[in-house]
Amino acid sequence: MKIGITCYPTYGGSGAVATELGIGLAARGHEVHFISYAQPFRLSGFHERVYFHEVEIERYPLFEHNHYTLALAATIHDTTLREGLDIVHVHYAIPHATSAWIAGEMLNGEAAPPLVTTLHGTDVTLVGTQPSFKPITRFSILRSQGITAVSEFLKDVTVRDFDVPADRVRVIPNFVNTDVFRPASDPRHRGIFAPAGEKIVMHISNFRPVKRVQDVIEVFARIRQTIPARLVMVGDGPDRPRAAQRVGELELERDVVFLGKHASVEELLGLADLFLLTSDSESFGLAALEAISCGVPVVGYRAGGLPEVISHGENGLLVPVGAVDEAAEAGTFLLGDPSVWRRFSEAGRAAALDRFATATVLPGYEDFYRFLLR
Ligand code: GMT
Repeated sequence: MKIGITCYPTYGGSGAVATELGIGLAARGHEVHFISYAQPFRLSGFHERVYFHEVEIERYPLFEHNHYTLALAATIHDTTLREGLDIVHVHYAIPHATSAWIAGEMLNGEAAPPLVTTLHGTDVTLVGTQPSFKPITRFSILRSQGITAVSEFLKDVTVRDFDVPADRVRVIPNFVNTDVFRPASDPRHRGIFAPAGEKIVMHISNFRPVKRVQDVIEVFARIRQTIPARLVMVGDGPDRPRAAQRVGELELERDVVFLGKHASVEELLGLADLFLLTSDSESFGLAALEAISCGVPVVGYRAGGLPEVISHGENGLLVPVGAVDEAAEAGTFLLGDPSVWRRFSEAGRAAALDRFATATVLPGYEDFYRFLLR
């Protein structure tokens, strides 16, 4: 099949999933055309049968705001015609599903390839439900021939809040390349972050308010009271300054490092002993899946779709949203007993291999494409 994939190219789970999907499909013999305004951050190196089409956004003094939605529609339309795409698959509904629908209309119905929209999270739970966006988001989702959601939780929210028929949404969970995200092969690198053999606690996100990164700092501060540990914060976003300020107030500057954005998080995750994910809501929690694939137990909040990835008491521990004391107790428990830690670590790796490996999940997308093409 010839598959067009649109995603946000920037640091973020939906772009990571879309890119890994494209690379995986190309490895299975399909021709993949990424259509995005920049090269997706995980699309490095050469991959046979993978092409990239950049969306050019024209500037003109009359336009105070750029016309990304239209420029994307034009590029999807052009790429579909030039390359003869069989499927157009967009990730994150806003505005990608709308752009792809416009492109389909331009192709005049019959000739338009089926459109698949994968819902990832805030496109449904936050941005999409804003009153100004809701009607157009719902319209664009419903105009897609195929709709997928990355968790049962997200499907339920879509059905409830957008009044989308349940049988129109197929759940295909996110997946992980378990060859790349694997337990650290060279533990000597741990010394970079933990020179005195401290435990390494890690958090990776876009530092948006929904991630509650200040809670990560609070949980770490409490763990640090009994366990020698260092916190590695990976990523960037609006709440980073506030988190850094809190680190200063708690006088933890020597124990907390902010690395900023990092494209190869697999190099870092394998060094961690514990991953913290204290989001208000998380439709799936790709970073948590990547952590368990590296054998790193997760402590997080029981919110959204995270319990579909983290099995409480098996590969991680989940506590109510905002319960920083409980989260710290959970982290201390895991870090304090090597045999408990090993059991959780092995269970996480096994779950990644059994349920979320690329080879297990990716055929679900292929089946869905074939179903839509029939
Ligand atoms: O919605 C966001 O915050 C951004 C989005 C992204 O592009 O990273 O994240 C969502 O999609 C990921 C990939 O499917 C999921 O793993 C994240 O849980 C989800 N984020 C939220 O639901 C907050």
